[in-house]
Amino acid sequence: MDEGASTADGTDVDVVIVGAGFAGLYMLHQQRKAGRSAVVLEAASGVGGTWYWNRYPGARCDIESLEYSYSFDDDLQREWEWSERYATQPEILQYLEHVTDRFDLRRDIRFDTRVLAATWDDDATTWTVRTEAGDRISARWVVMATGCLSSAMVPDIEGAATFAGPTYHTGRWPHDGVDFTGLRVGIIGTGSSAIQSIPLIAEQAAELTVFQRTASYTVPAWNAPIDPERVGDVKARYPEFRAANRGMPSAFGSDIGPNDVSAKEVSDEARRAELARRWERGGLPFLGAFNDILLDNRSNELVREFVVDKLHEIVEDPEVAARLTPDQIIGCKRLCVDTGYWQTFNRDHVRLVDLRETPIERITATGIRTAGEEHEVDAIVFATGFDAMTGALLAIDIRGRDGVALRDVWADGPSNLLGLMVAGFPNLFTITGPGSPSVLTNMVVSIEHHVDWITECIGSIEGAGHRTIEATPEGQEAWVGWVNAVADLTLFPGCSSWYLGANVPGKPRQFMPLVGFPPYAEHTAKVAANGYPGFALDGEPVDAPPIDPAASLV
Ligand code: NA7
Repeated sequence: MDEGASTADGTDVDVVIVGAGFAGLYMLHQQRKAGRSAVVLEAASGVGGTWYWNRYPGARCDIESLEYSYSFDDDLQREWEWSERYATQPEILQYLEHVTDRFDLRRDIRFDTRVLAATWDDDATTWTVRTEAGDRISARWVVMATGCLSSAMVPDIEGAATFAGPTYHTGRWPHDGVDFTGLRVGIIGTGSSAIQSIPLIAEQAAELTVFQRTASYTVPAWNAPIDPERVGDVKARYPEFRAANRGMPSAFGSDIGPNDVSAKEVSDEARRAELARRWERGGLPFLGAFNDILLDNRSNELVREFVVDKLHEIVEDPEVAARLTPDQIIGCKRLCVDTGYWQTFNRDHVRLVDLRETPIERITATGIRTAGEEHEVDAIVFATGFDAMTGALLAIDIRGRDGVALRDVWADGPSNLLGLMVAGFPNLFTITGPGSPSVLTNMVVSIEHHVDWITECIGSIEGAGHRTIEATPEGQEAWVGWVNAVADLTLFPGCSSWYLGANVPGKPRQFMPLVGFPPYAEHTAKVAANGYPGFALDGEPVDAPPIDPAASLV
């Protein structure tokens, strides 16, 4: 950094944090509280991370706003007022800006600063982080708060560069918005981003053509202005409410709760009643209706039937309804939460093209050509998702001991210990990395958990006079085996989801997140309490018996 070395170590700062979303902001706050100097490097011109970039029409969180918010400061959670049950992107961004100012974080964030590389120096036991502008910042610790859905993926479709009109990606939306009034719009993709934006784009566009490769399951959000009674109720018991959510498998939805019974063990009537109750309540807790929806094929099928019946009630044209009917396991790809998605296909100017019947051949100057047909459009929206979980990490040239590149180490898929540290990369942490519950949970809960764990870890390593901590290869191997073993107990590996990396051509297929937040939180706490077995301190493996993660399941 320009100002010169400023720590006792001779480094510029104690901690470099990459990314100023929910994770980076809280990490900075916690480092300051722990008395460490830290700087956040952020490629964007403002805070927010995913909520800075995803400004497409209808962008909002699929977790309720009273839950999708920080819990670390009681005054903050009591004082902030959400206006809707599910917060919009602008409101979440406003919230994060408020947090930034309230905790005076801005002075330690460098915006418009893209990190290109991070290199470990084993002699000096420090990292040097290099930015696009050529700056180098040294630190003892590096924390990657780069987000799981931040590396936007635009498919390589022949002829895309020849298209004469504008193209947009939902995850890189123009800040001034886009006016589609009177235009013929084509949208490629039918995941969450598409399902949120399609009803709103259809309001403006003269014609909307939806190019669908895989039909998605969706449940209604029933979004509305937030109910003041519910706000009063939650705020009166916020700490207990947060604790109850941390005890849920996905760290949210405690007020409706999981239903600890198999979908196969109840009568048809009871099953439909429970599913109807959750459908009427709306949102992702729908999948908590039974305890084996993602464990047992028959149970999954029974739930699928209920949703498909709903789809056929909503969509008037039976042929369109048939094409919109998903055929994969429900919940295997992330369930979508919508406001009027299927209803939009009842509108005369909205058309569905099934790419499985008629694949895209190429993009032309005037539109999108599928097998045998030219669909003329004035603008194209790519709602084609992200290189999830590893994309943003591997976009940076991270080099650990002996100059080894993370890109090479992860060439066959990510491997690490606890989803937090990679063998051969001392003092480098990944927040909500692969191998942790991350994207299967309320991200804010997982982020707070990781930030607190990392902060305590750094404190205890430094407090004991050590300079480095890293995963041992053995500890890492055991952890990866555990993450895969848990995934194999579920139906998650059974579809081509972004959890598996299947949406990115050439990406190794490996189920990346760990299923189940509460046992993970318990296990990581035990690892810390037992002096970090599975890790090495100053290069020496910790001499303590390994802790079996299965012990935290019961
Ligand atoms: P998703 O959920 O990854 O959805 C991307 C969509 O784009 C999905 O329907 C894909 O079909 C489709 N897609 C991707 N590449 C292509 C190509 N080449 N041709 C046609 N269609 C394609 O991303 P979102 O942004 O909607 O949501 C990401 C997460 O954000 C979401 O899960 C929530 O957690 C919030 P596919 O299914 O791969 O056949």
